[in-house]
Amino acid sequence: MIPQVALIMGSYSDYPKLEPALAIFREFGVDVEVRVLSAHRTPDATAEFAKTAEARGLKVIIAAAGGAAHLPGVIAAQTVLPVIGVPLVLPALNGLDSLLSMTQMPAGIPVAVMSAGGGGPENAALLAIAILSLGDSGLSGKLKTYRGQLTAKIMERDSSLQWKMHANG
Ligand code: RP5
Repeated sequence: MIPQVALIMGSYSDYPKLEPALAIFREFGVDVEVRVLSAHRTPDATAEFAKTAEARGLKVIIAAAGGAAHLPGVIAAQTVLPVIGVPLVLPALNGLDSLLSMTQMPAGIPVAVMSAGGGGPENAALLAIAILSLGDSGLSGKLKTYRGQLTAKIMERDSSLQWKMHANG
């Protein structure tokens, strides 16, 4: 099946940080086009990707980068598809640089920015799935089941905590 989601990273060195997003897509059975494209080092290839994305059947693009993280903004400038930015954490400025590079887009060219570090990559995948779910009831059902499991897990942890507190008290 032709992927409806693309996951773009600014460098291959970003790949390990994005594995949690790929795991979510695997869990949901969603095919993904995965590419290394840089706003700064491969500007022509990045532009070509963005300009042809819609015609190739993509519906949503995730762009992850660290440092001077212009990748999602540059892609969003060249397609009307929804673009989700994932600010990656590099040691020098601990992700604040990536976050600020992505969030302050000028009016007219939006990028939906996830959190820097933590659950950013997973949430990008889940948001992409939520967007695809608008036109796919099967996927929407899977998303609801996923949320239900998340809730059940927290409730279960709360119950064990209550048990532990009472046992100790
Ligand atoms: C960004 O520069 C990439 O997204 C990566 O996070 C960062 C460092 O890239 P490398 O020097 O490791 O290739 O463009």
